[in-house]
Amino acid sequence: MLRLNLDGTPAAGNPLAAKGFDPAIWSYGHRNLLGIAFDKGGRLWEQEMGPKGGDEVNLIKPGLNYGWPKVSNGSHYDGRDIPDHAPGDGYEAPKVSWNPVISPGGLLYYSGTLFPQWQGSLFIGGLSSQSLVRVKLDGEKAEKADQWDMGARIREVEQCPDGALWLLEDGGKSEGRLLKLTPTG
Ligand SMILES: [Ca+2]
Repeated sequence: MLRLNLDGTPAAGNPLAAKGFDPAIWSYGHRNLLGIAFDKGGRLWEQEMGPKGGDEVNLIKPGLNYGWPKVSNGSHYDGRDIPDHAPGDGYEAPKVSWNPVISPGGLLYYSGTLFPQWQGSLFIGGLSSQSLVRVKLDGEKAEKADQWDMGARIREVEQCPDGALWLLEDGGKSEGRLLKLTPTG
């Protein structure tokens, strides 16, 4: 995870520069980052595609090592084990992980009023899982809440100005539709 000025130079005060890292780096040990979002408390959440098993939602804090490739709650694609996250191993564990995977696409922090019961949740588009995933947040805690079968790879989730959800399909068998989700009457 990089933290940059708007001109692309490293932001001042990044936490790892003094340890010899590239001065742009904010946190590390990530595998394949596919979305970040700030919650209303200013916390930075991130999701990443894991290996075979081990997709993650992480709460990002400066200077921490999130473990890849030393630890993962998944394993290598050829079946070789990767040690799971464990307390005291020196790596920051995910707040939520999936095995089998969801294959995350986009990430949204929902702040709208159209679905008040979902305010403060994260929404994730699922690619191989062909789903929309909701993760409930409570301060620094996160837990799996819903996973809806959408019948198509979901690449991106966004919030409409009116609080509806926009989903973007990833093509394939579908035609790659843009869906707008609103509550039923
Ligand atoms: Ca593992």
